[in-house]
Amino acid sequence: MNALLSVSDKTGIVELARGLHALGVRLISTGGTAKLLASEGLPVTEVAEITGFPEMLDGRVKTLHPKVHGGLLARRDLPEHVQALKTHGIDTIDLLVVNLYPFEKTVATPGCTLEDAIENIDIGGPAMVRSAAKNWKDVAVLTDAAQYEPVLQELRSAGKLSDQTRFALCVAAFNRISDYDGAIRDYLSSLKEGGTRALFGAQANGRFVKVQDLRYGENPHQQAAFYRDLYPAPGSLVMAKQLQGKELSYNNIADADAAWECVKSFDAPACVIVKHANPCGVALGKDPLEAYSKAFKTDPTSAFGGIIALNRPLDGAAAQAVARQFVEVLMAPAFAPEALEVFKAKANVRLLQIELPPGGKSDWENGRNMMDVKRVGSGLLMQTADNRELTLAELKVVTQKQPTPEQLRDLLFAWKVAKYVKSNAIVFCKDGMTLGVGAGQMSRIDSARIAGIKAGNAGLSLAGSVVASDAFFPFRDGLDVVVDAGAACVAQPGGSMRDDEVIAAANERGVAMVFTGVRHFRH
Ligand code: 93A
Repeated sequence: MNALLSVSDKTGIVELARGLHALGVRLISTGGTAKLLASEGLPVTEVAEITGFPEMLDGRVKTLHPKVHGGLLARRDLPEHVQALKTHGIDTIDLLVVNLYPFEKTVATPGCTLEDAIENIDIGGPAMVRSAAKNWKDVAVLTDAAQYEPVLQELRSAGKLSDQTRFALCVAAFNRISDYDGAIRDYLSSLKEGGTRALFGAQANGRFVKVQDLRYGENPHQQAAFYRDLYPAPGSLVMAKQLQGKELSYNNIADADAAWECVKSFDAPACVIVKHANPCGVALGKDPLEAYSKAFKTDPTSAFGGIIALNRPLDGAAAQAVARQFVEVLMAPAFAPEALEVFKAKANVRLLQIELPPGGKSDWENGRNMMDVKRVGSGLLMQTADNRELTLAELKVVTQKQPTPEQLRDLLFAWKVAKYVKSNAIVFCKDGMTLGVGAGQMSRIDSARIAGIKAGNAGLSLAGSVVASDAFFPFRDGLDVVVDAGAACVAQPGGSMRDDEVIAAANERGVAMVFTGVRHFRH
């Protein structure tokens, strides 16, 4: 058996070569790889020796030769193919190990020039991978160091690789080539298009990698899978590590994303509980326990079976409190040993550990994968993510009554939460805690009413609360509903034809109102 090894990333290659050599496999290799193997005392034949050509043009032509591709592509079951090899003095190559010039890494390096990028476009490697993968029935192709050990083990135990293994390797190989070409296309397209269009261009052509198949989709009769961006943004959901619990479902993942995006937008210790894609309780606290306890109080009924996210490591005290409720998914940047101990007894609870973005918020707000995509008909709607943060200075008081400093603080909190609530969103808050959340209604006034009803159901008083509305009040009736419910201070974008009517109503009712100038529809 002949193996050709040609790798840029040499991780694990010596161990693999040693294993193959021990099995009696003949090793053939390109310049750098051959040098390394020889320096480790392994017998290796240089490709140049086989092709009768030296590596040329600064290595641009190393393996592009019939002696290589004939050995990879010849069908062993066709006598004419076997005869052709014989006529031309070509040996079969039965195992190919390639990883490509590091194009992706090169273009991700700051200051990379077009010339650097071009030099890192591998030609010979992908050509060999394609040849080997096409001929998967006779040739095994390894394109990832993670495949080395299992392949060696199978060779050791069975003496050869099964059809199933070779086919799986073939599929992985074409995936790799496709990702590689996609990265080249994305990079070159971005240079051609320039500016923001490049952002859309790169993402529209976006490369996705399957993370896992899911048992089913939003409903049991739908099939589903979970994919991640080829280059995920730091601190995003796909970076989560599941520490325990049942397999994540489609709805778990969707809700976990909403919870995580919301909780990581806060600097102070925060807890977000999500049900059906909407936060049903959000709170800040001095520690995870307090944040969770306050968030839970907003709507204990809806919190049942919820997705809970914290932006601080979960300690034992908070874990004990959370464990008292039925929770589907619990997410935090870290779990203290005492917290893990608490959930040992609840093996079904899915614990997800996700690190916060290392560079803080700016890291993810400007993250290159912060694109929203929505499928419509046979098309896609694309937009940059809604990562607009509001500062205190942007709030414009439009009423005679001025908000107090505490109210302003709560308004900013309510406003942040409203951004993550499906429209029409109405969010009542006080003391860094949601008191009533009205979500997903077709009329704003109904969302306002529902938020009030929910607060009442939870036994919470809205007297003296602040309220945020994700879009403007088109008429004064919505404002009247929130003031009737107890709101003393209102935040809304403004911009309605009837702003004057609504401002007059706020003055008449003696409440303070601020315009944010920003809208947060979320559908
Ligand atoms: O420059 S290439 O596109 N031309 C080739 O003929 C060729 N053959 C293998 N790049 C080529 N390779 C690549 O060289 C492999 O894909 C691998 O990444 C790298 C290994 O080179 P070395 O063994 O010299 O380190």
